[in-house]
Amino acid sequence: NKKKPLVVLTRKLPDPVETRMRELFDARLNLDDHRMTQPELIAALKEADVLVPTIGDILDAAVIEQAGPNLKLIATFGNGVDNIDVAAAAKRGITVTNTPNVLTEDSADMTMALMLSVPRRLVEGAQLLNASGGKWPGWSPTWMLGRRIWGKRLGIIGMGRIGTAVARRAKAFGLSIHYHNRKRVSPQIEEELEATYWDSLDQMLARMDIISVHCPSTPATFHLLSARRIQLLQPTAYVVNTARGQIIDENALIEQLEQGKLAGAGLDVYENGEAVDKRLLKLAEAGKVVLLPHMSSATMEGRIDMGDKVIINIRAFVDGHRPPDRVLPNRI
Ligand code: 8YV
Repeated sequence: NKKKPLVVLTRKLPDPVETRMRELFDARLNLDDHRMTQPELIAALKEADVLVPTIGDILDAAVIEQAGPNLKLIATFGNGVDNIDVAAAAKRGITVTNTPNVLTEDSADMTMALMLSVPRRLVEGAQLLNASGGKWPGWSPTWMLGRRIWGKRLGIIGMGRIGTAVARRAKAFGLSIHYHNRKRVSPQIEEELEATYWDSLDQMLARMDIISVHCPSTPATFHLLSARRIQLLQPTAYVVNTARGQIIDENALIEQLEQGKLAGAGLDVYENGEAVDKRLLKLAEAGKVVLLPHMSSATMEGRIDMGDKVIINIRAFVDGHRPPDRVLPNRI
């Protein structure tokens, strides 16, 4: 009868996930779902056998160094690991796992929603109708004209799982698929998507109608869409970002939008996390951008699937097996 591992959750997870966690582990839940302060997070690291953080928890080298001797696994509830110094964890003999695959399709769906919302003025139209108290000015042939998206060129930056899932959807919407990635995808996938690979990101940017960002946030992708590169985009182009805010030089993006040198943007993530630049709110009022509060993977089913993955990883690890979703430091 082995002692159950102490598993500390930094945030509230869906009820079925927490119920299962309590059955299997000595689970410490965050019942009021407050965001842990840094001292709370460090206290959790000192005590836990397994930590289950989310993307909001900053686990950099300095924090990880303070982990207690029992902490052997960080099983993050999320796909991205940009909040965790995986190399520092490895140095301390701490394994890191994530929850890939299960949020791919939900994230791709929401990316499509943003891709449609901005050019087709979906949010603007909905707000206008709501604000009219039910008496909108009336239809006319030139009423609420947006821009067509079918037949346009979509440039995907980062053709991993989510990028590919977006490409499949976009192809069905009649867009042609272009992509830039560290390496080419398989010939089968290129053929399926009729996708064009661009070795040069600069050249791709200059020719696309819509750009959608799907690479991980790493030191190498910080401001990958730099001020210089944003200026390569056509004034009719749209930018969609459901990946991470740090990949785009947000200030440069805002300036380009304000100056009318870019048609619009659909954003789910921001360079300064939850502190959204006020200029973006102004651009949203003007119908130039659609802003979402980091919700592209937020479905009940997805969150439960993510929780199941966390549990599978913890169980494998505790039973002495290789957890299926181990994140290796060299992935970064
Ligand atoms: C979620 C995400 O909000 O998984 C990620 O990397 O960015 C998001 O889809 C996150 O997983 C919740 O912890």
